[in-house]
Amino acid sequence: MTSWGSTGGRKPAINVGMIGPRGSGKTTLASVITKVLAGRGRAFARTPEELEGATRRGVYYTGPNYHVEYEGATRRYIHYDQPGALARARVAGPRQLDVGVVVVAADGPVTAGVLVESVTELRVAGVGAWLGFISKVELRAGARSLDATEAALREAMWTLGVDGDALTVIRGSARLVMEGERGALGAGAVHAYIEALERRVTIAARDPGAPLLMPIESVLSHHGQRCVVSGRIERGAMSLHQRASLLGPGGVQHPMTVAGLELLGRELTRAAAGDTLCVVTRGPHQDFVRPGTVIVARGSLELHRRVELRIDAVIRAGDEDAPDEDDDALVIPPGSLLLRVHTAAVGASLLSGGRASGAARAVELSLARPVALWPGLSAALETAGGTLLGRVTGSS
Ligand SMILES: Nc1nc2c(ncn2[C@@H]2O[C@H](COP(=O)(O)OP(=O)(O)OP(=O)(O)O)[C@@H](O)[C@H]2O)c(=O)[nH]1
Ligand SMILES: [Mg+2]
Repeated sequence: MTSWGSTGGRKPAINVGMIGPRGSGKTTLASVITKVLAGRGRAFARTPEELEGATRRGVYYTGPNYHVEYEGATRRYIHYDQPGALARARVAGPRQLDVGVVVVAADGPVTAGVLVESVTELRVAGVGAWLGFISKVELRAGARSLDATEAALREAMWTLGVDGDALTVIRGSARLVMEGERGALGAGAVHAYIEALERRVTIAARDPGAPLLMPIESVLSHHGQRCVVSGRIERGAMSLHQRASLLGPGGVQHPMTVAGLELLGRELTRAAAGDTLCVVTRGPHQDFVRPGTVIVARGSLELHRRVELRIDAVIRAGDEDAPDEDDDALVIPPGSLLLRVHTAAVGASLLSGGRASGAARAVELSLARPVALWPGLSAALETAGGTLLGRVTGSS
């Protein structure tokens, strides 16, 4: 078997979020994707137990870096497996993703109601490309035709604001893959899935000239003046030996040097926006290196306590239907608010926009402490009546 890593690090990274109702087979599917692609030297095989262990231990929720990776002919995919029980925005800041894969089971529920939280969250977080996957197809026997399941999925996506007719829908069975089936509904479905990611999904170009921005998601080791951290480059590019700043609590910037870049066990000299990787930081003030600290091009970012958000959707507590986008849904009830962004959760109070209407769904907040914010960053605002999802449009 070929080992993986020799080519993977050079391909552009695409971030995939796999969502769907509880128990629809997402984790098992993630596992068989890695299994099938490992056979071609394009992934490290992960068992369902390994992945399930990670989600059950809460690694998914508390460690935003939990993911599997695999590659196609031209791109590398960083795949976040989201448990169906809970939308991510409720427990951690929304993560910016490129592609949403909606998995529904051939014998399971397919309605807008069961998909609303996760689809809305990904849509607001900037996902512009979608795939559908009907899983467990070996179970279909008589109950409901796969065509009906597919039609229901397209319909549900329309209801949720995604073009359901444009959706590529793949049919397959992780169980058949595990049993060694190589045909269209077994390993063939995994190949069809990768092919669809490679050919049908177009991704907006990223600007490598933008100033570097990489939030630290976890600190893997800490030795004197060297730390190994992991995270994803949100903006710009990072080169070996580059001088940058650590921007942490209080807004103080400390100098650091990029002493190492590692992706899939391979050392790199350069990485770019979209890459999730390990970085060796070197310099004084390494006690400053912690989750939430941001590695930035010197002087390119400050911490802010006032933020403006554009609200795109509301998930009300106990919502069963499509996201409510009429004016009343945007009334923010009085009481304490919590703003979640990718790397921080912070108390907030409303300055203006509690009853925004029409297209100008802008909300201005004052934050309990200064936080690293940048335009376009996805945000979730938790209120007593539900969660508002949107993007940062400005901060000061
Ligand atoms: N018959 C059949 N069962 C499957 C298939 N894929 C997964 N399952 C089973 O369905 C159940 C749920 O699978 P998971 O992969 O954990 O589903 P999930 O979508 O990750 O579930 P959550 O993370 O809780 O939302 C498990 O018992 C799996 O063994 C399949 O292709 N066929
Ligand atoms: Mg799962």
